Amino acid sequence: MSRKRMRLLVSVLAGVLIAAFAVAIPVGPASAHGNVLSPASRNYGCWLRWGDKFQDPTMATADPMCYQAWQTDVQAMWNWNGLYREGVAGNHQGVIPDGQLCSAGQTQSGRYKAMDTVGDWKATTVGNSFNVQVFDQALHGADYLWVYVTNPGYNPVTTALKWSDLTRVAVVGNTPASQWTAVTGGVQLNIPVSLTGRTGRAMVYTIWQASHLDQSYYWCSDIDFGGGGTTPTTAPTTAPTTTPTTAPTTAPTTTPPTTTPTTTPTTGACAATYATTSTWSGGYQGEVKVTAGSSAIKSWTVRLTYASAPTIQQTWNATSTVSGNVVTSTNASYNGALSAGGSTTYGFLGSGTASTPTVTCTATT
Ligand SMILES: [Cu+2]
Repeated sequence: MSRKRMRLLVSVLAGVLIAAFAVAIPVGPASAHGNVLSPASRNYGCWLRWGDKFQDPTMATADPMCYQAWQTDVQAMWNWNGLYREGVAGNHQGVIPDGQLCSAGQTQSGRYKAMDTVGDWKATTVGNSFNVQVFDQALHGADYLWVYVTNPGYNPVTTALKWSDLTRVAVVGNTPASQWTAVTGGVQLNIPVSLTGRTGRAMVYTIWQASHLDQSYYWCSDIDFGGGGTTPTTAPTTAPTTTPTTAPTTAPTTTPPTTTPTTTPTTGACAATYATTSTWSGGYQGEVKVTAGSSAIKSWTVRLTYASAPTIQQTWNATSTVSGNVVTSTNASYNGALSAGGSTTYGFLGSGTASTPTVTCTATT
């Protein structure tokens, strides 16, 4: 079947399923995808380390490869589970050019192209035997999974990745999601890799051929065999804790708001507005602008009240808790203090369909 007809059929089927189960079944991760969680892929690792503070200027020096990736396209990070191509028909090497393996041949208009940047990505220290941990949020299962490791002598810090740099070291055949291990939010598969005599830096390249469609995922994970390399060897196990000393300068480069901001009357000493800044199948990104009233404030708390309980995956520039239908967010250490009339924004990533909450803001002065 052509891709177009297949997509049409899939969306028709999805429509039927949604119509049939809309009342009974909460919105699940059916449109979500997956990634290699360990050794963390480039985009998953950058999302993991910096997702809750991606505007922290210390990233530029603490983790420069992640910094350039966040600067290139924040959507590549929020969509850390969506690095795939469709319709490859198994011809991975034919479709993906050398030097573009980590972006799946600049898939999705180059959204992930920063993954190809050559440099000193944070690497996960591994032994000669390790597991590649693949996470499947959407219960797609696998037609197959292929795991490659770069050949001895290849240095990811200085050299763009080519197909000829790779040797396939593990193959997993057809494995429905029911045979993966259930974990929070999806299923997971551990693929054991065993090598001998390896030292220093290398990369793992994993291809996941999902089963629901001709949908192929491509992930680059940076590894260090036992820290024997010449380059900085260990990935930080905790993110840097330095408080930014300058105000974050980069605004999220997201698509324009798709809903009209809802303005609420000032409650206490601040006001807040909500906007959905982008949506995609199965998720959305929301942004809240907090503005101080006629006096300076020291801290703020925003409450978003929804018609039904939302699922929030990630918040940046604030800390969020969800209780029932209400998401309560408080400022980060660096954006609580606002001068009279001053404003700041925070954002979050939600699962399911975006809806517009009512917004209240309270502040301490
Ligand atoms: Cu998917």
